[in-house]
This record gives sequence, C-alpha cells and structure tokens, in this order.
Amino acid sequence: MSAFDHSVKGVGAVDRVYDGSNLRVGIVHARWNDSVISALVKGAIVKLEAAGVKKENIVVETVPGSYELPYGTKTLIRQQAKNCTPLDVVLPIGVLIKGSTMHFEYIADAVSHGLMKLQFDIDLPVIFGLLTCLTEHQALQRAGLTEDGHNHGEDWGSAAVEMAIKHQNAN
Ligand code: DLZ
Repeated sequence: MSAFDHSVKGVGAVDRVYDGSNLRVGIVHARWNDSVISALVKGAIVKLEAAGVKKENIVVETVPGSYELPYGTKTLIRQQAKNCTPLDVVLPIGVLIKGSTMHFEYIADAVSHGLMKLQFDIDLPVIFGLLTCLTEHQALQRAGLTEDGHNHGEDWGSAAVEMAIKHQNAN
C-alpha cells in the first residue's frame, strides 16, 4: 500500500470488526433543524444495525434543542440504569446552524464541553454527534442530503459500536 492509498480527510478504516449484538445504545436528538436531524439519526441507526445492534436495544429520546443535549443525555443514561436496562454508549445528535448573533458560538462551545465532561463524569462513551455548520448547505451536505454529501450519522453509529466494545473490554 502506498501513501497515496490513504485519504487525508475523514474517518479511516476500522482496526477490526466490532460486534454490536450485545450492546444497548441510546440516541438523544435535538428537534431543531428537523430534516437534517432525521437523516443523521437514520444514518446512525443503519450503521448500528449493520454492526449487529438489535432494534429493541436502540433507545431514542428527544430534547428541544442542542443546548439541552448534555443534560438530556445524562438523564437518559440515569433513567435506563434505574430501569435495569443500562446503556453501553450514548449518541447525542444536534445540528447548529450559524445565524447573525453569537448564539451559535455559545451553544457550540457549551455543548462540546458538556458532552466531553459528561463521558468522564459518568464513565460511559459519549459520541460527538453535533454538526456545527456555517450554512444550511453545509448541514445538508453533512447529513448526506446533497449529491456530493456524506451522512456523518453513519460515522457516529460506527463510532458508538467501537467505543462501547472498547469500554466493555476495559471493564
Ligand atoms: C435558540 C437556538 C438557535 C438560535 N439555534 C439553534 C440551532 O441551530 N440548533 C439547535 O439545536 N438549537 C438551536 N437553538 C435552541 C437551543 O439549543 C435551546 O434549545 C434553547 O435555547 C432553549 O434552551
């Protein structure tokens, strides 16, 4: 294989095949920018199921907007643990599209830090399913809704299975 066989951007080949058949996965998605969110959630579920995760082991919850993702994610983890159906990984999904004020910057920063902190506080992998787009077109591209687009939800689904197995293997 030459150096030219590797792409510069994007997620590389997986190190091994990950079997998700024993995993329980939580998806928490915002309801803002609904058409983009729907495509991302679908893409994630396609990859989860392709890795063997059973339909009945994928729990989907919603929150109003991306700002609510960190607390909504923590709440779902706790609620599932309380019901004796603990999750192995969570995938919060939100789409922020820059407007004319500073809202975008504050929410993007708060949510990124909130989700990173949450996974260490709760010791469970939390995937970063937040698109931070400068334009609507960028959001559509990254949800695979344009001809040249790619659905990032698919990458997040695969990342969720890999990180859940890695977490299980370490415990
Ligand atoms: C208020 C707001 C704005 C302006 N833009 C977005 C956005 O692009 N994507 C998103 O998910 N949520 C947005 N919100 C809503 C906030 O995330 C939050 O739901 C509200 O401020 C209530 O806390």
